Amino acid sequence: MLRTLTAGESHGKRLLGIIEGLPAGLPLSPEDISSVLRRRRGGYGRGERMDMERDEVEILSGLYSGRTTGAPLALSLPNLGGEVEQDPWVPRPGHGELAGFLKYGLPDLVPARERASARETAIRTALGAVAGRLLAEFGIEVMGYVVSLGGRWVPKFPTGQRELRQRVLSSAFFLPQPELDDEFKKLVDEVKERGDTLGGVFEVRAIGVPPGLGSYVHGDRRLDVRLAAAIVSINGVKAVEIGEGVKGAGLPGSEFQDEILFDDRIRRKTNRAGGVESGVSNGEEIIIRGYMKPIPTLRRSLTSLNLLNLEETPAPYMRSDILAVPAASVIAEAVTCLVLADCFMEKFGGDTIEDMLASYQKYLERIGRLWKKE
Ligand code: EPS
Repeated sequence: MLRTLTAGESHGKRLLGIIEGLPAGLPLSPEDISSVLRRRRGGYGRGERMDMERDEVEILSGLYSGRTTGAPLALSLPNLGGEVEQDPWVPRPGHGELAGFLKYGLPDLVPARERASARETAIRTALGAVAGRLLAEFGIEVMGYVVSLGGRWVPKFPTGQRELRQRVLSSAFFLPQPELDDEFKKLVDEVKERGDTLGGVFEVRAIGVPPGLGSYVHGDRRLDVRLAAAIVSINGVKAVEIGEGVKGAGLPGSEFQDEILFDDRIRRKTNRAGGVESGVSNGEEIIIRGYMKPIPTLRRSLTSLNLLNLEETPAPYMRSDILAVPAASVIAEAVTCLVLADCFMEKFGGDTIEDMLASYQKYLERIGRLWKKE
């Protein structure tokens, strides 16, 4: 229902993004988008490039008097990061440049390197911020944060707590426990000193999602499939987990399934399913994790090949981040918003935001005895 497209290279003139399928009448300002992009630029462990980028978004179309018109919304983000010294013939292990070079028959590694770069996620995050603006009209809050870095985990943050956002925003690593920042700074500084990089795990929570998004009727309509695909689409993500799926694989059913109870509405005693059962939202918080590998550009060189003579050569080092998991948590929040907004369009879609809100209200009335928003 909602379609998106992006274009642009890491060191090209600008990035472009289009989102099509939005209802008319949604209030939107460049600041709604820029505030999310500012968060994406931050996070301890980023390289010099992030000090150069401003990520001031320009809305080129689809907006009139501060509201969407129903026409495709086009966004533009200039690249200010300039050129970097690039060895065009020695690929970095773990980077997409070698696969891209072979696949597209390119003259050298540079074009693949440029489009495979995570710079593209800046414009995807901008599109996700627009989707987040739509979800806010329905009282849905989506938040991404970091839960593990370099193998060190932070304590679990309890569900149903709205102060999560404030805590995450005050941490240099976007942790729900800013008290742990110093410990993690030490870890990242040591890794940087060694010329190495780190990966980690981020989590996204969506609060206020009604039951009934997605569907079990066909594999590609499942909410978990759509969320997992969105998370894995983020550069460097190698695994995804919904709720406590990894731990659950080792537990008996009696210790995993979320028992059902009723007080003022249907709820679960636990939320190990992460708010999705059989590909459908069940009215609990949606919880999804992405596992991100370490950045492939290392000062401490790994072994590679020179593609011109096929001789073993150390992989080149160029300006890079040490850690991008905090940024990835913001990107993950944005792509989760895109999936949920798409599900909203599918279930409550209309030409105007008023039509959608009326349809949503009608649904809430229908299920009102069993489930209500908090
Ligand atoms: C990236 C390398 C670095 C990152 C960049 C992604 O850029 P540069 O090569 O210019 O130093 O800073 O990330 C961004 C620009 C961004 O906005 O996230 C890479 O090779 O993927």
